[in-house]
Amino acid sequence: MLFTDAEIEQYKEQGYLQGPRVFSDGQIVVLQQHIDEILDGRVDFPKHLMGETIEQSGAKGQLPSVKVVNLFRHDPVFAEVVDNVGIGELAHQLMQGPVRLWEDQMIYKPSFDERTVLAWHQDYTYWDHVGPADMGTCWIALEDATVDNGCMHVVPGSHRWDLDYTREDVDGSDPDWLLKRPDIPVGADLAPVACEVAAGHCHFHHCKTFHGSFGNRTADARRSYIMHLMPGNTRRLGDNWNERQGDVEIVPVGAVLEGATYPELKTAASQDSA
Ligand SMILES: O=C(O)CCC(=O)C(=O)O
Repeated sequence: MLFTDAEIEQYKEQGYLQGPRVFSDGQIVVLQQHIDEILDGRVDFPKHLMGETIEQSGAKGQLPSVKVVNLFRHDPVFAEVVDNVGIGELAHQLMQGPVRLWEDQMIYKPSFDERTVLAWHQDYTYWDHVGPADMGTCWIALEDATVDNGCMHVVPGSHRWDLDYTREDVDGSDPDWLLKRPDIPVGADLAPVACEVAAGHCHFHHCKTFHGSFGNRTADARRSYIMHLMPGNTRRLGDNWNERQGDVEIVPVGAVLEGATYPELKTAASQDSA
């Protein structure tokens, strides 16, 4: 299923867009079980990519929000998702091709844990060593994502605001820090929109769209699988500051990020010509 012209226009104007189903029920079960295996240590996965929250937490089942990054680079089950043509087709409608994978992650919010708030942020704040800032994210629900279990929220149109801060300025102790920026345009509408989606369905957001998520007050875990995507003109602008991300130093400053570390998403046409 593809986006209509009106939907593509909405992405440009509002900086987010609800998408169709991209994972079958069978794929969802495989990924859910595999995430549990990674978190329980039943399959090998580099510990430094699993977030310090795991070490900090005590009993199993009581984990605060857990983020695991770079799954596709280290795990064969997630590496297969890169070849999902449904996601590739949608991404190529929203971004200049060839669209490549910059990073992926899984976020796990355990049941009945209202502390699992993900602060309001703009993804590009943490990606400014690559650019231009036209990157985007495909967010996929691995169970129905609802307001009650901590679905994503976005501030429509915020990707078009010209804010002047760096990641050093962010106050990590205040989840609403971004919403209080003095350089948000006067009179701007900050009302968040909840991105509720059924399991296996996706939504996209631009890398400068304000977004975040609240805690999980339901009896079941909330898992999301997230693909951070780059248009084909994305280049290395500087050095990597975050060792949990892909190795940008494999290309010279100014060069396009491409190659095996940054695989291209497939479309029906690229698959046919392969
Ligand atoms: O899954 C979430 O709750 C938040 C995800 C997020 O911040 C992102 O996709 O950039």
